[in-house]
Amino acid sequence: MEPLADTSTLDMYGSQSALRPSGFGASMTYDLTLVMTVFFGVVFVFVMALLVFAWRRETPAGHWWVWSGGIILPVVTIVTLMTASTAILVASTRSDDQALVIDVTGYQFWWDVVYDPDGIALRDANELVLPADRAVTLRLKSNDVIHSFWVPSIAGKMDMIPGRINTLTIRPQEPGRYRGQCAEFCGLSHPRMAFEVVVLEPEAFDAWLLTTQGEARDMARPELLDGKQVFIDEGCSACHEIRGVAEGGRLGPDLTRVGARASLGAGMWRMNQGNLAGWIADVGDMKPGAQMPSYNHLSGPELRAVSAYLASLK
Ligand code: HEC
Ligand SMILES: [Cu+2]
Repeated sequence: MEPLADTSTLDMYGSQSALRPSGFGASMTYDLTLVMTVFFGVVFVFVMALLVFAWRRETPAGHWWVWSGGIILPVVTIVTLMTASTAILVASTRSDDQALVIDVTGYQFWWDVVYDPDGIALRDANELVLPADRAVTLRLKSNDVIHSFWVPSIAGKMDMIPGRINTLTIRPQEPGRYRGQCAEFCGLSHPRMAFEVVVLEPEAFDAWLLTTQGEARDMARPELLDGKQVFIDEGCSACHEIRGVAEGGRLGPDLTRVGARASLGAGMWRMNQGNLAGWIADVGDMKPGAQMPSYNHLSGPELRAVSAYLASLK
């Protein structure tokens, strides 16, 4: 089994870099960073030149230098840049009445996602599918400790605090795959709490939302039926929901379309049947600290059946 955290992940995840912005907030932050870096680079060179000049001169410079270079110039530039960065902060987090609302809740160490919570309330996990060029308001919550939602290519980070809802309005720009990461230490597997962001063209997003609603895909292959039975018999539904099969389990990620995710275990492993089987048999080995029991008592055929069943849920 091959962890995702090797070089091949980058392609599969898309970028996780504030230096490759692809969202309104991230782009503005990037532009401001460039402006500040260039501007203060010039100031630095200028001050160093003055220093050399001062060393070389025999008579000290007059008060004029102190007033202009030491007081007026810093006041003007700092006020200008502060105004610009405040304006960017306000603009990049401004709410929008037309925005699509998505609830994202942090759990140790995974993400619960509900699209349009006041309407269709489509539940999913560990992946965020977004429309390009449309405002999306994320209502960020936590179920346990403080987490932080961060997709560097799309927007700045925002804390997820228990008992509070923090909203972040984002506007992804380019369709593609991006990577998000929990940015607040939240326990043993904090660095393994990541997720994929899939940005689709607006029409493709609407179609995705429509086809993803409803019950889990049900295929009548005998092996898959056995797998579904293992899922039910082993009580997986105490924590996991598969729409149309077992509803109400909320302590673990929704598995209605688990096989369609690119990764398993919130950005940890490639999604495939082998990794699913390894996960179910020995979670602690695949993700230390994960709040799921290991099912190492399952027989080989049971493990194969349940992992094949989950992989088929797309
Ligand atoms: C006590 C609650 C609990 C039970 C029971 C449980 N799980 Fe889990 N499961 C979790 C939690 C919590 C996670 C998320 C772990 C993480 O990523 O940190 C998880 C994650 C998973 C994932 C990965 C989902 C994803 O999006 O990557 C799969 C697959 C899974 N469980 C399958 C099962 C199966 C199959 C069973 C029954 C044999 C089962 N679980 C029983 C709590 C549970
Ligand atoms: Cu976290």
